[in-house]
Amino acid sequence: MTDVATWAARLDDAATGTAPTAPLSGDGLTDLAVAYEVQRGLVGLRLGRGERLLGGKLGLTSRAKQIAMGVDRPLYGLVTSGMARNSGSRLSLEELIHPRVEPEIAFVLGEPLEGPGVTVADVLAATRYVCPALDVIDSRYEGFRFTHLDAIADNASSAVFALGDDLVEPRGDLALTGCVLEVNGRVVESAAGAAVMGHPAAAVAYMANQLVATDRRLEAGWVVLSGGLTAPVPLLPGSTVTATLSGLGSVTLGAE
Ligand code: OOG
Ligand code: MG
Repeated sequence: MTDVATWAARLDDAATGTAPTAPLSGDGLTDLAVAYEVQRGLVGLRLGRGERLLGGKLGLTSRAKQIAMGVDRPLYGLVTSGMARNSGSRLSLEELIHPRVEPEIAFVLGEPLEGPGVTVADVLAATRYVCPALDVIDSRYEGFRFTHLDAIADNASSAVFALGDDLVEPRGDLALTGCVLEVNGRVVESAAGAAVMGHPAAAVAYMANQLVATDRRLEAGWVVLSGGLTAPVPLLPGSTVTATLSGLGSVTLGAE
């Protein structure tokens, strides 16, 4: 087995066995392209178990996230059908290692986006709907500690996500969209859309442009999560988490 396949299997085992592993950077992961190959291998294992590719996600696109994780560069990952939950679902924390949750703005594309040179205006023109999202991240690394390359290999810590029930055509300025995150009815974090790269569509453009390196594009029908607007909060048993975005509605997840 090559390192890529071995590393992908190691991260997959950590996820399915809910037992964290040591960062791959400590075992020789030093190359960006290899990190994304491990990510593709990891997602490939899910697709091999019958999951479908639903779209993409951005990570570390806001200063709040970068500061929280100690990594100052964005990255992207892929989301699959096994990660999707309906708003209002309750998650069993036994299936996760040390989950955290963060509020995001999700884009549902009506047309493909192929880089290079994709702009915010291109993203908005290709977007059919935007909606609030909750992204539950669950790093497969011990202590939720990793380098940029480790987090890429681990598919941007993807675990579970939920979209709000209202799908809204993009209008108004998403940079000014207000976001409030509540846990058990108490406000714990807040932000505006501009927290993500000045405009959340800039994150989607970033992913479209990055995919050129591996001859890929964002596909019509895909959902793309634009990245945590605030620092993530631990998802604890018995809690109910709600993200509300002005003009877009809200999304809720519970945890047992
Ligand atoms: C990696 C990035 C995850 C985001 O929105 O920043 C992410 C991490 O923080 O574990 O989904
Ligand atoms: Mg996220």
